[in-house]
Amino acid sequence: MSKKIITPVEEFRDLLPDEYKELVNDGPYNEAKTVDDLGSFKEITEAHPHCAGCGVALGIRLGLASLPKPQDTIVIGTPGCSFFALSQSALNYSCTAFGNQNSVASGLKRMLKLRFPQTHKDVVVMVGDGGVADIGLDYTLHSWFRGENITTVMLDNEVYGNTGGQESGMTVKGKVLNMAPTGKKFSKIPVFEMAKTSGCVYAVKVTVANARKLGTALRRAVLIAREVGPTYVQIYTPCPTNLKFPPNQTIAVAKDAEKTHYAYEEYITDEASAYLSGLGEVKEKS
Ligand SMILES: Cc1ncc(C[n+]2csc(CCOP(=O)(O)OP(=O)(O)O)c2C)c(N)n1
Ligand code: SF4
Repeated sequence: MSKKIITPVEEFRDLLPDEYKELVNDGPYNEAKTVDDLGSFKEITEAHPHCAGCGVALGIRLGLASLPKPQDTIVIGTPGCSFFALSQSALNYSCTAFGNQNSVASGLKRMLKLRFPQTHKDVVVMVGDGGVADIGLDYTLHSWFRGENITTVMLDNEVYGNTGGQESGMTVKGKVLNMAPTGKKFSKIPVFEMAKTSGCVYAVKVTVANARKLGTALRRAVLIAREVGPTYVQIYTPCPTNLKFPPNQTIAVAKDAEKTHYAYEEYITDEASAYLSGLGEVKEKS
């Protein structure tokens, strides 16, 4: 967010909720912030409509607080619970038809490179696991094969949260959900592994319980995507409503997942690593 890009129309200024005015006037993005600064600014309005304890909202807050240059970033979304937080941030945001996010992001990035050849304009896809692993999987993979300079973030709550609890390709095998009453019949789709073999030059798997690592991963993914190639961050963002745990247990559930199927993993190519070093970003130990 930057005062330069968010300018409420004068005639409607009085109609804006106070909280939104605060987001615009005193927002976090006029200087570089990290997740260490959380609490000193708002990333999204407090009045966002997510359920209490929503892991997706938390993943988005941490992600938005870690963008290297928010005023020059556009976030691309798609239907799903993530939409509700992203549309209540003060970032440039565009929502696509379900699953089309990486195609729209590819076109926008190419256009922005032509229109602003001297400035990095970061294009970051931020969508749910259904958006990436199911309906948008072909578009996602092809954007990676083509080597598009975009970052893809999967907010993996392991369910279709927004439509009441259908299984997604990322749901764990055997999980019973509102609309998968006999349990899911196959394993999680290995999107992280696919990212590594499909052209991504940097990929991280992380949970919302690990805020610093999440923030570092997102920042690096966006920086690397500028010059080197596609990047991918897969964040475990558990959904208390559909995975049916108490909303005050989100971090505990994410920590537990780190011990089972969501251990931190980082993949980086030599080229991407050299690029980071050139920027003065030292690779962290896992
Ligand atoms: C083409 C199309 N098919 C289906 C839908 C209905 N729909 C909206 S959100 C959604 C599920 C989203 O699940 P996910 O991507 O996992 O995100 P979450 O809501 O869990 O964050 C579906 C099926 C739609 N909007 N468009
Ligand atoms: S249904 Fe789940 S993912 Fe959606 S807002 Fe509620 S807690 Fe978040």
